[in-house]
Amino acid sequence: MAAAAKTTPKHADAPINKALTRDDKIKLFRQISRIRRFEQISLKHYNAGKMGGFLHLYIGQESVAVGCVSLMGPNDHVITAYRDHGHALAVGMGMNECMAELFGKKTGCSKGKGGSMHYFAPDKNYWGGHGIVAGQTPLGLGLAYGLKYKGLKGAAMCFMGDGAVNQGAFHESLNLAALFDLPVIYIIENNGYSMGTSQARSSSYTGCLAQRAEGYGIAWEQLNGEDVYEVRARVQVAMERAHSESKPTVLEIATYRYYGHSVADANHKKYRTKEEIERYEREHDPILIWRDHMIKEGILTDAQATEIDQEAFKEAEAAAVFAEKSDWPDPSEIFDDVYWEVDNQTVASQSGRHFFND
Ligand SMILES: Cc1ncc(C[n+]2csc(CCOP(=O)(O)OP(=O)(O)O)c2C)c(N)n1
Ligand SMILES: [Mg+2]
Repeated sequence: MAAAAKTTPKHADAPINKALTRDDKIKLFRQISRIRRFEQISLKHYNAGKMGGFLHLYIGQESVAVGCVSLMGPNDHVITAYRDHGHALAVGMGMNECMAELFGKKTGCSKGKGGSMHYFAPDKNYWGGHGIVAGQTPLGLGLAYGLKYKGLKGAAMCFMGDGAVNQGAFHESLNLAALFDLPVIYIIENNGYSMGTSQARSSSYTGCLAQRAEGYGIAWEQLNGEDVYEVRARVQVAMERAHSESKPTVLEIATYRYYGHSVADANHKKYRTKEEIERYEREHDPILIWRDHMIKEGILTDAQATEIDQEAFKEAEAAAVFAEKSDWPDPSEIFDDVYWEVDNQTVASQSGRHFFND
């Protein structure tokens, strides 16, 4: 296996990383491998015509979701855009419910009605899966508002792409986040492209995208997302700010997607070079980097790492069998599960006062 890791002793030695046990580190390796394998298997079935709609793969970006989610406590929440499989598996959603959702089956996490872009698990503080670019940014703000309103010490991590920074809703959210001192962390996963448009062709900026936070008096940071140690060490600072000061942060995390914008993006080698993709796969792959740490630290042998990876592969294959065998949703249920309050005939649905006072 190629030794891809750049040693990052500074980040590995951060207290938050020193606190990781051997088992914690293996768990992180298992998580990034599971995301990679889940998506590779889903791609195979998408290409075989088993799924409708879009499939946006997170392959290449796994360390960002895994590193950030590993910092979550009971009152921390996650919301993201349509590239949502990695965050879902990282918060603990099962491969079966996630794969069945892609197949449009009743056993899917959204009962087969949401597909790839709409994974949800409120019991795991995971609020989706949103298809409108930056549509999740005011919703993430709402999660943070809810935490403050309830007096809970928590943070809302709102993930978004580099293309989403230009949406008005994001700027309105930044204004309120600063004005109300809300514990939201906007995490820009900068993979360099918005569909086929490079960052340089879509955004006006001086230093970097996160620096726009300065206009709102919000703290910001730019970091590299390929190494889970760095992600954990630097995102932890923003978590701490949210927890102890109830203040927002904007983080810009450099990352890269290996596949096209979605599987339907057949031209993704036209707006970037083959060499660029291969360089990231060779030198910046999050799995190779974490694997290399594990081996160098004597936590896993090469054979043990391969075994974990193979287990992830088998789990993903089994999930596809589960999805294939599952039933389709019944057309009579098409209007169910749109609004929880309506389904449950709650007082909130009559009064319009939702969530906070129930
Ligand atoms: C409001 C809105 N405009 C346009 C689109 C079409 N669209 C879908 S994804 C996308 C690019 C977003 O890129 P980025 O925010 O960098 O996220 P990435 O796909 O790289 O994760 C666009 C323009 C949309 N879904 N919503
Ligand atoms: Mg992008």
